[in-house]
Amino acid sequence: MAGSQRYLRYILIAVITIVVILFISASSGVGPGGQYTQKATDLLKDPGSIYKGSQDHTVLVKGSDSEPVVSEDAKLPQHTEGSHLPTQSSSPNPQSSSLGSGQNVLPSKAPGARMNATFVTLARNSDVWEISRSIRQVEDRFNHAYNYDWVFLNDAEFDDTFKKVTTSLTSGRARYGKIASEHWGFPDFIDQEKAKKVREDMHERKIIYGDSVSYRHMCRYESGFFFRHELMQEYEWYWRVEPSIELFCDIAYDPFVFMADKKKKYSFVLSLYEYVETIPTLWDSVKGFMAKHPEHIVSDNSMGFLSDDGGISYNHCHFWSNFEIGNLNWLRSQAYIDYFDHLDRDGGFFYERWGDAPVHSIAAGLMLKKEEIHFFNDIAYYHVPFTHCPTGEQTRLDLKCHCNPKDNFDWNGYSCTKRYFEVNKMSLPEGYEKEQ
Ligand SMILES: Nc1nc2c(ncn2[C@@H]2O[C@H](COP(=O)(O)OP(=O)(O)OP(=O)(O)O)[C@@H](O)[C@H]2O)c(=O)[nH]1
Ligand SMILES: [Mg+2]
Repeated sequence: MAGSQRYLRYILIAVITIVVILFISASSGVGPGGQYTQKATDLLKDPGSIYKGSQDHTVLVKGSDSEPVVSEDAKLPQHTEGSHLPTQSSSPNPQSSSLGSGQNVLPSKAPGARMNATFVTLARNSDVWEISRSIRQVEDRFNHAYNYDWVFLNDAEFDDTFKKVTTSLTSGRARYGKIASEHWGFPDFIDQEKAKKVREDMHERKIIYGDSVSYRHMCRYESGFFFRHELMQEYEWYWRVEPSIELFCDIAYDPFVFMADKKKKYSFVLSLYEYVETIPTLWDSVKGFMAKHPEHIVSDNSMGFLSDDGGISYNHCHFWSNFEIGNLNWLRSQAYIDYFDHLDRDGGFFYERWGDAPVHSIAAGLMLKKEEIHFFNDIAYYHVPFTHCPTGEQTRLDLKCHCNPKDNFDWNGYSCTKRYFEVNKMSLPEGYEKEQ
């Protein structure tokens, strides 16, 4: 009997202990101030409240119904190393900054405000795997910490595979737009027969894309319309990304913020000479525009980059437009629209094969002040067949670059980047001779 009473006492003590433990764990939901800690659903709605400095941490992904939803990523504790970011007051370009070793750690989520900016890609459904490679690189090297939107534009409807794959890769909202037929096609003033003969002739002469109609529509669209697409209207800044590009270094600051702070409007990483056969009369058309609209030509321009004889002829130097970070308001300005309309009327997009690279570059060279054009030495980039690998070993190490400096095209005789430095009276970066 005494034995069974002892057992009963043990059981009673065990029950009381369990009740006390349960009570303590339940009351731990009440903070010292008597406030309840957030429920999981609240945390998902407001992840910033637990992840320090993370007002911008909500990662938006685009669902099929276009509504932003919180991704799984936002639920994970964020590791923020904002204090290692280079300050935005000095240029991140190593020519004008002194970045020390270890300063350029790319945080998993960058603190601070975001610009009104987006990536933009023109692509076909068949480009899905090539653009996926590009997106992955841009996200890994930069955007996973910034979550900027990505606008995809196409002259046809994007298919489900394209949308599914690219949405899964982008950390910001992925948005898909169809191009209006009036922005992609032959304008009514183009003589179709004449245009066809040009294509046949260029085919004979084996000029790259010389016989392609769609390539011409693409070049005209990139020259005059992408910034007017409905989806692009809400943004002020864009970063153009093409299929199959590579980024070789971390980008541990926000180039959009840099552009805005430094009052830049257009930027590049690679420059070169245009294929002469594709633009025989482009400069004549530009001269016609300059005569008609002298009010759009700024005095402190980059004519020295474009011409060796004060504007009589074009030296074919241009910024390679498959990479661009730029200001959309500039492209939507009356000056740029007058320029594009003038060139378009002269018909060279179809009677020749004018590319958007010389078209944008000439516009930037004549209608922007010299200091409004920026060379991003620290954005390492490849688009077949050229590489921009930052000059300066310390920069490459700081930014965890994996490009071979010997591949850098900048100081090669076919690049115009040296000319850009001269025109802007910038001293050539240390070590450039070794890369010539
Ligand atoms: N929707 C659509 N996009 C196109 C078309 N042609 C080209 N593009 C896109 O326009 C951009 C430029 O085309 P590319 O074919 O890369 O032209 P490129 O850079 O001069 O030539 P590559 O050396 O082949 O890269 C890329 O983002 C393409 O995906 C087209 O007919 N329709
Ligand atoms: Mg390309």
